Amino acid sequence: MSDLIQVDHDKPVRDKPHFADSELTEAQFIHLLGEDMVPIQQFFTYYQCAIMEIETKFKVLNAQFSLRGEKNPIEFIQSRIKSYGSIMRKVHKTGIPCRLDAIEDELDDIAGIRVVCSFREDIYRLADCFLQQDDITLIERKDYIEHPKPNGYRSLHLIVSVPIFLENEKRPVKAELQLRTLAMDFWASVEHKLRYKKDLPRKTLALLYRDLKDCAEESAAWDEKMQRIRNMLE
Ligand code: 0O2
Repeated sequence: MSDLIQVDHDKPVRDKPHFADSELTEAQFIHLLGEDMVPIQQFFTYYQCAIMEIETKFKVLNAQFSLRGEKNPIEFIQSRIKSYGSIMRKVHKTGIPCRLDAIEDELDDIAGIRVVCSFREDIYRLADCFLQQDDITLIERKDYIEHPKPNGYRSLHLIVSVPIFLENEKRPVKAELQLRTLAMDFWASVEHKLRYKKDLPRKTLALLYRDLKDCAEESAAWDEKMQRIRNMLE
């Protein structure tokens, strides 16, 4: 396997799920839900297991592509469990009941996996191979590469269900997958930072968003050119 793959979760299997930065503590989250700690920890551990299953599937695909003499299509994989604060914001925004079962039913992105490739065609190839696997159920596909968001955001989003195998149970767990190129990822991370710059004057923000939109178009043209170059080299 290529050492180019930087998998955030490559460390030994954790005994506790990993959370993206959260401004809400576990104790506060438990209090808000009126639950005990054990079901809450179990709840998040299921998502952590789903992340491990999906990461492994992509690592296997990456290794298999390299066996065929092709360069590994995946540059890196990043995963995260949605933070307590982010879950609560979504619960309030969408008006779903503040209960674990409702959160499990309604939120599709508690487990998030991002697969970053060099080339646009690899995104679709990997997505197709992944979705052909008989234990994966596609719930929703949003192609923001073919149909970018008005601000220029591009990525292929897949909401899937994957079974995790527990001691006495096979349990389906939902996850959100984002597949994108390095250029799309670079753009999204800069745009994401801008979302937290609410203190800038409105006029400056408007200019920055216009520049970002231009960058999105330019980087999409870059992706296309790089794909053409690679096709010529193959
Ligand atoms: P985070 O912190 O990354 O988890 P919903 O998921 O229901 O709230 P929607 O619009 O149906 O909303 O989902 P969509 O469009 O599939 O987007 C979900 C995730 O995609 C976002 O998660 C972002 O990670 C990413 N995303 C979508 N649009 C943009 C965008 O314009 N810019 C950037 N940088 N990322 C985007 P969260 O929950 O917003 O954040």
